Amino acid sequence: MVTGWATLWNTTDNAFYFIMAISVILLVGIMGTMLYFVFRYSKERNPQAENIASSVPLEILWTVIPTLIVLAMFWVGWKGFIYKRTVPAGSMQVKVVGRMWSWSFTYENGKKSSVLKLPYNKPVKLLITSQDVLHSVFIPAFRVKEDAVPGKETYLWFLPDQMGKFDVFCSEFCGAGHADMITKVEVVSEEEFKTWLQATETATAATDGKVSLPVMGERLVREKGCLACHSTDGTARVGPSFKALWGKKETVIRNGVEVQVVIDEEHIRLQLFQPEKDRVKGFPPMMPSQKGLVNDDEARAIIEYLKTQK
Ligand SMILES: [Cu+2]
Repeated sequence: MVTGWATLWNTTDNAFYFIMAISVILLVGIMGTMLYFVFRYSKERNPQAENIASSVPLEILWTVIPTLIVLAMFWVGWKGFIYKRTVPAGSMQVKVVGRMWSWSFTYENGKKSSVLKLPYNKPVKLLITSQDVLHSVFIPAFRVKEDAVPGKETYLWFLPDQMGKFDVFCSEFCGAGHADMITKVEVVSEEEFKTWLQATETATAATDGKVSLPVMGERLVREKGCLACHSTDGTARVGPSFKALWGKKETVIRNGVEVQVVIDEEHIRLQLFQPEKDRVKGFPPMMPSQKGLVNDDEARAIIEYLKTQK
């Protein structure tokens, strides 16, 4: 990590206040001088215009001073940039995936979460990518932001040095659900974090009988970001609600023709893996295929969960 003088100027806030202070001094100074000159050199006081020759010392002064100011601003920004791009050794790594329209966090032991839970005062490195379009991870409380680019891994790091819950936003306009692409950073004590991290249940755990399939399914629809577009209370979002879905009669568009279907296992599998085939009438063709993202065990758990949604 950066030490000494550099530390003083390595944060976003310091760079911001430094540039802000210079801007305020310049604004007040220039406006003040201008107003003074308006009165001091008005036509009433000086009816006869005077021809003023250039002054070399003055020219040098007003070239050198602004150059130094601009260089100082650059230095402050550069120090902050280097600090932010240099990940401290031993940082905890968390993989971040952005997709329309939610975030998914995967920890080193394979645990997945829809919130970014972190231990207090331990540097964390986020490895960021996107499943579909451009997104951007933005955590204002820790002054970090980085693009999530499909097919590429980007990174950022920060020190969670405050306990509590903080907003995570998407700051790259990514479509209809962009404004809902919100989650939290939860900074907790190290013990609490360790206990939480160890509590890992996967789809295989469900088949081992540790967790029931509907419970597993509920966890999956949360983790995989389904709830960003599908409500559970009957409100229509980008996609149809999960409420009372099972056995419902629905009109779908198949090959451009309206067809009546009853929502059953076959329909849900089609929606998951080939959503372009049957589009529910009245909704935009936004559902991304989950091929390679949801495995067969997981699909089964999701179907069992949907059956319980009355
Ligand atoms: Cu986004």
